[in-house]
Amino acid sequence: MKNGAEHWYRLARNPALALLLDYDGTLVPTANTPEEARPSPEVLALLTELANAPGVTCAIVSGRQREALDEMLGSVAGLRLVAEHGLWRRGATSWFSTASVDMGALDELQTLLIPVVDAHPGSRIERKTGAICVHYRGVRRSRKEAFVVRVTALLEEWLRTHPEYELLDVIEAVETRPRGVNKGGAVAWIRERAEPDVRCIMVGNDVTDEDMFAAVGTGDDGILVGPGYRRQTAARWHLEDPAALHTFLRWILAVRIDETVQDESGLPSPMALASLPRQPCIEPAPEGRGPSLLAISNRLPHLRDPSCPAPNRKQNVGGLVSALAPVIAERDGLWLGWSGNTIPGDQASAVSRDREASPPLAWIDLPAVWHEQYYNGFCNRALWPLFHSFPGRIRFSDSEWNAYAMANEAFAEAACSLVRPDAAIWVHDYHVLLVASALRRRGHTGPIGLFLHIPFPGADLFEMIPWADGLLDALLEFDLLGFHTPGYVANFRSCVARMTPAQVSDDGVEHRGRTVRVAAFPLGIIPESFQEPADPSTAEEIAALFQSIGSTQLVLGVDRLDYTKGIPERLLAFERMLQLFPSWKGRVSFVQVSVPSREDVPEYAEQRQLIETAVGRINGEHGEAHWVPVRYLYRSYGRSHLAQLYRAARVGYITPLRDGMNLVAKEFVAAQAPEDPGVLLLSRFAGAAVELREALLTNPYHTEGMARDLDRALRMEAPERKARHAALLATVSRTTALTWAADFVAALEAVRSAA
Ligand code: ADQ
Repeated sequence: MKNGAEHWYRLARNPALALLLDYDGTLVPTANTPEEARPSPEVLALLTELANAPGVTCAIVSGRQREALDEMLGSVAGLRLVAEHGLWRRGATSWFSTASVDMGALDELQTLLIPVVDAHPGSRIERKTGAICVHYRGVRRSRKEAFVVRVTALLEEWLRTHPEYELLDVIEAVETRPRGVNKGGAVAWIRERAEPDVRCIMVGNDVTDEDMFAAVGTGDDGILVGPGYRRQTAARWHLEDPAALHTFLRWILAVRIDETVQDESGLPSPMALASLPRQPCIEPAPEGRGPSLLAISNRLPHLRDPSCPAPNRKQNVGGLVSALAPVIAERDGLWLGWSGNTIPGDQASAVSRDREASPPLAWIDLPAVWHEQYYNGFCNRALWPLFHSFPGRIRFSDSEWNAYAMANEAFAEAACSLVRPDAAIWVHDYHVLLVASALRRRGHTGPIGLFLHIPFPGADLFEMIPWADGLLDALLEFDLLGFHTPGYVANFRSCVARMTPAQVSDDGVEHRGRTVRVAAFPLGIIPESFQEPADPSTAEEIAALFQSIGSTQLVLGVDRLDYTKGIPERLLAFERMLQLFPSWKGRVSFVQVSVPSREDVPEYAEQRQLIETAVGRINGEHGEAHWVPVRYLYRSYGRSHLAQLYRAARVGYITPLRDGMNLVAKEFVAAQAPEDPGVLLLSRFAGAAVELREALLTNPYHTEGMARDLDRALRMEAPERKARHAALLATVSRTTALTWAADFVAALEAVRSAA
């Protein structure tokens, strides 16, 4: 008998046997449309035989809706059906649901998704009773990635206010469904209904089938169908395609009916299966060398990773990622962050890892309750407004601070399992300020640096934090603290001087016998990436926008939608400009592009409302039949799109009330045509204003002043525009994202040498 055959004979002949079969891509081949993926009469006959064979329980466990399963398979007597990944189960006769569903919430989500899907031919929304599945198989390849990023971002924002739902990565689709409802539950259900000592065989092809594979008990087994074996899977066996599965199922029937069947070659046999090497997602702590540089941030620079069921699909391609990725790669490093997934309970998950990603990634899932309290809570309702000088928006809560501390401990715990104690660690941003102290408590001795991407406030503000002393103390456990500007460095030093016994020296802080180096490392962009010729695939969409603004001068704002960006103030100043200088009426168009952000935090939803109301009012009061003064686009654009928009703008209207750096300002400069550049009208409260002195600096708190500055920018003659732009471009080209990353890592490594 060949390898594995004995195992399958034993399993197939077990007195009680349950077969749990996924439908699409497993029992029937995947088709272009769901309607085309139908069972043949032979398959129906096979299922009927299986469902009625003595001792056999046969179930179809699918993501499809009840109606579809009823329609295609309802005629098979005795067949159990599980729809919507386990939300619905059909027993002997009728369907019942396993979770309650908030239809209103799903309606609301559907409304949010419709414009995105409408803008992407080839995508479609499948509304299920308890879930919404967005399919993108038909989206043009060049637009698919951007579509996935956009949809995932929207879904993730929505999930923050709907923690009872979760995201599911399906082949060529993404689904939002009630948390905890998955195909694994169906295994338990079938087991309860089958005879005692039942053995289960789970067969599937999709990531959603992993929940079934993970539910195997002693004596059960899982089979993966199709090319999914290239991903990490808990299944131990493999079948080529649905046809091979049919052969295998016939073999099971034959073996059960006829005890003497022995011919593995002639009969369908388990020898069609190839044993898969196990590739666990979760890896043990490193032995030997391990990565020498670990980056830690809340969000990963995540590229869609179909190879593992766990991580999220958020893609975050920007200067930061482009800068860090080579630095990490050169040092054989790793990037650790939150997966984007939340889990029930009160413990972070074990760390998982993808060595093949570029850069290599590691991640943990966080409990949903921490995510709400740590991320939406302490990070975004306390630290974010406080560090941006919005004291009126701050909200402190003990439980949110505790969740923040626990999340930081979880990142530190994960980090220790990934790198040696002497590895260099580069931590990013305000979500993980306590990580160095948590690492030190675990015995990490290597250099640890922090780069803060947002401003550092003055001592009067910082002192408002109830846990200010502890936070400062934890910051002094880093070896290197990097900020965007010398002003933030000065603020940090003044906090230390006022609130701790540490000694502030020329380039750092002396504390507990150690020196903490504190310095400005202004982050830049990769200028060339905004200077490439327009991608032809993006041209039509932008052309339509340009056509709509006609020959008017373009004033452009581009931001994440955030109250720190000063968008309502910008709108008011634009309107004031039209009142003060009415000759601009009909000759200028303001296009504001806002990427959705943190919509579940009430202030962000309010901000959106405020902006939309202001846009409607301005257009209503000032617009004319042939001229719409303001166009508001609530969406994200790819880099090539953005570059075209920047290049077409006469004024880059970038006026945050406070901003750590503001990379949009630098991107705008990089994208200009040197022979006829636009003018950068920049808030003096953006960190970028420190370097970009030749921009026209403005005060966004002063509506009339900003209106006059906008008029001046629009009137600026070519020689002045060119001179300013040349100086700005020199600055943007000198300090780039790449020099920033290299400088920071060199400084971090210098700490090690000094030690
Ligand atoms: P952000 O607050 O996100 O970053 P910013 O620096 O301007 O602000 O970066 C935004 C990025 O998003 C830019 O690369 C821009 O191209 C992109 N973006 C903005 N609107 C977009 C749109 N509609 N479509 C597509 N892309 C869009 C935080 C801090 C900043 C700091 C950065 C980096 O708040 O102060 O500069 O980190 O440290």
